[in-house]
Amino acid sequence: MATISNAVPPTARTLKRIGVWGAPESGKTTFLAALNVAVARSSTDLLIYGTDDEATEFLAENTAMLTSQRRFPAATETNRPLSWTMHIPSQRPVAKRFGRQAIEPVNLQFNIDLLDAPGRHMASVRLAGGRAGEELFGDDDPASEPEEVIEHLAGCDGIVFLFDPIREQTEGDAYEYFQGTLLRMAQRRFGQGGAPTAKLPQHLAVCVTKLDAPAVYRRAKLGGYRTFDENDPYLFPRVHDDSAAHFFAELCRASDLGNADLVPKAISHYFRPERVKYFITSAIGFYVGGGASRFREHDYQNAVRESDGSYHIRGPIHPINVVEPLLWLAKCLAMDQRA
Ligand SMILES: Nc1nc2c(ncn2[C@@H]2O[C@H](COP(=O)(O)OP(=O)(O)OP(=O)(O)O)[C@@H](O)[C@H]2O)c(=O)[nH]1
Ligand SMILES: [Mg+2]
Repeated sequence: MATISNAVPPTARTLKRIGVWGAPESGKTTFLAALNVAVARSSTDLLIYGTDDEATEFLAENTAMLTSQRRFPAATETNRPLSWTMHIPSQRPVAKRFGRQAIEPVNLQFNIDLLDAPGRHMASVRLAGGRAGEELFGDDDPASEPEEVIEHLAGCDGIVFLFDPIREQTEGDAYEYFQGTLLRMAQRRFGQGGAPTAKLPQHLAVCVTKLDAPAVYRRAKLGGYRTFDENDPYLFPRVHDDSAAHFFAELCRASDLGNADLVPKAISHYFRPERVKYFITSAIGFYVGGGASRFREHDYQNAVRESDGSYHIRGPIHPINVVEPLLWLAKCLAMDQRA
C-alpha cells in the first residue's frame, strides 16, 4: 500500500523534447505564446522561463502581443527552436523496504526543447494539385526545414498535436497534414521492417484548439459536452477531459470537406492508447469585460474580425487547457524516466 512521505521535496531534473504539430493556422504559435499567461493564472505553483535569449524573447514578445497589443502572433515563416524550463510540483512513487511503495513529493524541473515551425512544413508528401507539400518535399533535401520538423518530431518524447475545427470546416486538410507527418515519423522509427502492430513511442496530447470560437463553442454546448467548474470564479465553459476524446471524434466526423474522420483512427493505429490524452483548449479563452466579472452567454467572443480580415483580441486572455497538456506530458515523462 502506498503511503505519503513527509520528506523535503527533492528536485528531479529531466531534459525532454516536446514537439508541437498541427496544420497551418491551427494555433501552434498562439498556444505557445499563451503559455506564459496560462502559467501565471494557474492555481498550481508553476514557473516557466527561457533557457536562452531567443526563448525568453519569444515569451516576452508574444505575451505582450496577446495581452497589451491584443493581437495574434504573425504566421510562422521559418523554424524557430525554443528552449524553456518549467518547474512543476509533482509526486512520484518510490520503492521502500519490504516491497512497499511510498509516494513522495518532487519538484520536477522540466526542460522543454520545442520547435515552433510553420504548419506548411507538415504537409503531406507530393500532394496532388500543387499544394504546399509538393514543392516543399519534392527534392527530399535532408537539410530542408520540413525535414528538420519531421526529424524533431520523430525524436520527441512528447507531442502536442493541435487540431483546428474551424480550419477543417473551410479547408478540410487536417488529415492531409496529419498523415503526411505521421508516415514520415513512422518511416524514421520503423524503417522498412517494422512489425505491423508496432506503435510510436511518444506520448501524444491531442488538443482541439479555439473552443472560444462560436462554431466550436456552439457544438460543445449543443452536443452536451459543455461543463462549468464551480470553483472557477469566471465560470468559464469547458469540456471535461473524460468527454474530450468523444468531442474530438465528433468534430472530426463533422468535416464535410476533408477526411478528418480518419484522424482518430490513425491516432489509435500509431500511438499506444495509454499514451494519448485529449484536451479541448482555447489559447485566448472567452471574453470577460464591460463590467462583467464572469462568463456571459450572450457576449463571450474574445476574437473579433476587423475590416481588413485580421482578428483582434477584445479583452484579457484566459487560456483554457493550455498548461494542462504540458503538465500531463511532464508527469508521464517523469514516470517513464523512473521506469
Ligand atoms: N478564436 C481563436 N482564434 C485563434 C486562437 N488561437 C489562434 N487563433 C487564430 O488562428 C490564427 C493562426 O494562429 P497561429 O498561432 O499563428 O497558428 P499557427 O499554427 O502557428 O500557424 P502557422 O505558423 O502558419 O503554421 C490566429 O491568427 C488567430 O486568428 C484561439 O485560441 N481562439
Ligand atoms: Mg506559427
